[in-house]
Amino acid sequence: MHHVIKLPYDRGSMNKNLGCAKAPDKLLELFLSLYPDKSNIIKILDIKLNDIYEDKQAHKIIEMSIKSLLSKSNYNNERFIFLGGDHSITYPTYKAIHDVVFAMPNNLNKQVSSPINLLNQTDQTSKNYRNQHHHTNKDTIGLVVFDAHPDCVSSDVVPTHEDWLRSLISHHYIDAQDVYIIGVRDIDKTEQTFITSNKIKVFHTQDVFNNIEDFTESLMSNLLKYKYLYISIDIDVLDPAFAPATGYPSPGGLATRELFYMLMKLSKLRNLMFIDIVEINPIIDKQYNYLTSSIGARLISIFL
Ligand SMILES: [Mn+2]
Repeated sequence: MHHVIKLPYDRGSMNKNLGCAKAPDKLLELFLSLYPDKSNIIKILDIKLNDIYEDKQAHKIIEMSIKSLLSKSNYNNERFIFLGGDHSITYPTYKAIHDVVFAMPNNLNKQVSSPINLLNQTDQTSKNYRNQHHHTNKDTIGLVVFDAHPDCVSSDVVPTHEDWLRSLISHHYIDAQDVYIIGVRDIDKTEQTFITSNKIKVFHTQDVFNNIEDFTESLMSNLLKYKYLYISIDIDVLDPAFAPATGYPSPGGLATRELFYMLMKLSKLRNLMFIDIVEINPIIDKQYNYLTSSIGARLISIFL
């Protein structure tokens, strides 16, 4: 049995993609009509966020709900698919997973080497921390992000959809070396500085186009070393010609079949347990006959 978790939250988009809170309902509606046979292999969890207007509070609810769900899991042939919502939801989902995984008995040693200290942290302390604790044993979580943007703008107090990744790194929930960002084509200056100084692996759309088979194969062999994998899919990784219904459409992106190809391969990885699909906006999508939402519905089915 797999889990589909609805996270209808769009106020982390800084009013740039209001309406993407409607995506969980729309994607599931389309998914169930396209794949009726798969309806009995998923359990749906609806996290109520519609009346929440404060990012911090929304993130707390998401984090606690996921922790509670994971604590009941036996981690046996189960996948967890989170439906956003804007990309800020990846902060609390990843944080919840991190906290639960690192608290598991067989990972107690890791808990010591990965202290969580949210006080007085800056990017610089994060860097020092990493230099001191360069763990080579990969009994940990790998994060693969498909996104036109690296979402590493200077982090604010509460993570938004444009800095959630930088926040996860700065707050030590993930080591920069375990992050793979794919399909990037829009990077601003401050992001580039952060990416360079933290040596984050960023693959531009062109890197994928050059040879998609080799690219995917070498990515997969890198990902085998992780105990768990989390794949975060921002729909704007696709070219707007294919997926126009999103907040920051950016030309020159992946074609739908290229994304499907890579994800079908990655879905064969047994350590892949966590997936999120974010930034699809059904309100914009209405005029396109829900084309982008139907891509989202197909993305769900790839992992089941
Ligand atoms: Mn994003």
